[in-house]
Amino acid sequence: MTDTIRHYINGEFVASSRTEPDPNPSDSAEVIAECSIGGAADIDVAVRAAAAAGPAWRATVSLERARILDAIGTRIMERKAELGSLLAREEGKLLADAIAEAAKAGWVFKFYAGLALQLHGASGSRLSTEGETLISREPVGVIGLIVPFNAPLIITAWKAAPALACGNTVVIKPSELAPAAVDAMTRIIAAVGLPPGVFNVVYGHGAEVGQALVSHPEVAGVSFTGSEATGARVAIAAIPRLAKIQLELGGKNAFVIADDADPVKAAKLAVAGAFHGAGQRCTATSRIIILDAGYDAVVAALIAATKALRVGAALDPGATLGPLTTRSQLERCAEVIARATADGGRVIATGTVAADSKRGHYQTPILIDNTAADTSINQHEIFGPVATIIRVRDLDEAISVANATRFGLSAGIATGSLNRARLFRQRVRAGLIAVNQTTSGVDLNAPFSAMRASGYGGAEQGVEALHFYSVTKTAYIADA
Ligand code: TXE
Repeated sequence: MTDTIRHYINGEFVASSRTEPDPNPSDSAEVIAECSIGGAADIDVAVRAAAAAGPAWRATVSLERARILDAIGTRIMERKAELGSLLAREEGKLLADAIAEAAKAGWVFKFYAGLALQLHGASGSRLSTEGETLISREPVGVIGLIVPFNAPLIITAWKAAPALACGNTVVIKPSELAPAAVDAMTRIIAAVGLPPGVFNVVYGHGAEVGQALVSHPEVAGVSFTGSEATGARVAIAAIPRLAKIQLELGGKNAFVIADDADPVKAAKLAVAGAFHGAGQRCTATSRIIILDAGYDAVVAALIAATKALRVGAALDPGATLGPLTTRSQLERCAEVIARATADGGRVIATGTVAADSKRGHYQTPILIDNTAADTSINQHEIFGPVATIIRVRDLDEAISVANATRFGLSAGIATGSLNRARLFRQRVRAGLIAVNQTTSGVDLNAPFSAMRASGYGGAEQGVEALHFYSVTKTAYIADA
């Protein structure tokens, strides 16, 4: 009997009459759960419950908020193996990565439990009269959280935890492609005992449930992670009522290999950044930019590292990457590769697929050289295991090529020179800079900064996330 994933509204689990299967991308004949598919009416009930719960949650002392968030984090970490297994089976990421994501989600709740105790403001004397100034932060209100499929546990955590820490109430719309792990995390959260209405989850399609959430008049803020196109629709829906919006969008991330880098080490960083997680990470390396001097040695190392990759089922301990989450992404990869070769690109290396491609969405990693910086493959996000090589004369050209897209999420460099690393960090227009490490893999206590078309409305993660989930109040106080 397949489990049914139910909405979590006002402290109750509620099923919809309409459900859709949650298939396993490693073996699409397997259905992990039937997921309730909600509608605008469910969103309205959830938002009203969140609004009704707002005043009491806002008045809850921060030590109690911290206790609850910390308990949630502890329980998630205790159950990371169960959560990780669900996530691996429904999203396709390797089991070890899925368990690591679950554990990190637990740490995120504990991190913001600590920050709930530090929501200080500031105070001082007036500039030119008697009296004092008191600056404080207050919750925004009901926040809508829209989550993508590729990292549903950690992205739900790094949106919901700071929102709750600041005294907001939330309505979450998980991706219809990865509901099961979020459902399991929701059951853990419900068992810890948040007051009804503080934390709500409604499943369904973006165009219906997501759109209803971001358009709801009582939703005072929206934090969205997903594609550019959808982010634009979210902004258009939320801005007319002046709701706060935060958009974490795509990337087209460059990894520069300087001629003073160790070719083998640099190639391993580039390949790990490009193909880990089957390239389904917005911070994945997609453009490998190599300086002329030393080019051949680097390309040889990239080919060797790519050929060593083994695509398999998410639960296969011998796999180095799993399947893509959806068949449509498989088709997109095929289109992108065909377009790149028509534009002069050459496929110079692939990995091996050690699984049944008729059953799962298995895409071999693909390395394409001889690509020009302005061709389509080097301008548009792929979100799959496809990486290109761009040859440049020197570091100056490498930096201008790295900046030559509309995105600005992550960028990396492999170099033995501190001066080159400093120059790169200063001149590359990306929110996340990696020196001698992969372009993906961020720490939860630092801002997940995104520039240009990669983000809008402030950074997630770290202390900076509190700015989005709170509003400032300045009081001027004088004696009667
Ligand atoms: O995105 P979609 P996906 C990006 C990544 C890739 C995409 C993959 O670069 O482009 O996200 O995620 C809901 N109103 N990032 O394919 O389709 C939808 O149901 C409201 C960047 O899931 O945009 C899902 O829950 N919501 C990121 C969510 O939006 C709507 C890290 C995202 O769906 C909607 C991870 C609508 N009209 C992925 N339509 C980063 N930069 O941090 C759909 N949705």
